[in-house]
Amino acid sequence: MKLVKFRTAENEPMIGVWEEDEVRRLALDGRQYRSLAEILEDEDLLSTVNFLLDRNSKTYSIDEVQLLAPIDQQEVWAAGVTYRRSQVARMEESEVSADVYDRVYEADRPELFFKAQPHRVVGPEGTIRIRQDSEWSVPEPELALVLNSRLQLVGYTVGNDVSARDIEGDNPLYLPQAKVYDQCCSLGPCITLADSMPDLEEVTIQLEIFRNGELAVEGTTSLDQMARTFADLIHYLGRDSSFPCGAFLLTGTGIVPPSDFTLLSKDEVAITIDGIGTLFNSVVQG
Ligand code: DO4
Ligand code: MG
Repeated sequence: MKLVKFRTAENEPMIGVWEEDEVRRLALDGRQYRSLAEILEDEDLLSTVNFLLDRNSKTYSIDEVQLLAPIDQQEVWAAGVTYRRSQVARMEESEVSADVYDRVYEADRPELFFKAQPHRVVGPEGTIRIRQDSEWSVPEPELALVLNSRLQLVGYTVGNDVSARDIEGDNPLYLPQAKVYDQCCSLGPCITLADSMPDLEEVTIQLEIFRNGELAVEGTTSLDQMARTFADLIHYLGRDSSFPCGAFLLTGTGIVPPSDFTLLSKDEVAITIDGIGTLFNSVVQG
């Protein structure tokens, strides 16, 4: 089952279930749920969503709605250097501190960093941004874990950890500036509930970057290339930290564009993950 936040030209944002090419609204009037995050808290999520599905309510064609980032008040965190490809790329970009990436790839404790508050996150078809002071930025296509306040893994979405490689490569202490700024993250198009994901070992992640309508960069990886388990990442995230509204946890990139490639304004980025769908965004700089 796929949950979405969406709006139409006439309506306020709504929460619904996306099935094939239709979105059906959840009937939340008079219920205790005010947000998608609150629904994700439910102990019996699947039954509750089925109960809230208003079989008499209007359905919308997926083409007539605007899908929104499926986030409410959650913090977005990210794991780094969880794939060998990311470790190698980071060592190449960072002359001064290449060995920190090598060490963290092998260490028990994963790299986890704060990525975004909800207002810095864009949704499907939204515009992701290159910092005005970066000359080398890339998308990072990542599976995002959807966690409720008990840090239970309730679903998955597609994430883009847009990053300034030149700023991070200059000095690892600049990581927050390379990673966190307005429109630095994109999430969507939906949350696939955990029970509905295909076998994770077989899930692939695909990146396509289009320039002037032409495919400029393409890459694929699969979750079986990850060097860490989700349980391990969630365990470290929850050590000494609480998440009263839940959290998103991006699980790291296994696809890095060639080193001579940087995103430019008007590029378009499509990230596809099996069982979830395609997250499509345009790019702007400054
Ligand atoms: O070490 C810096 C960030 C790594 C990262 O974002 C990734 O591997 O996806
Ligand atoms: Mg990343």
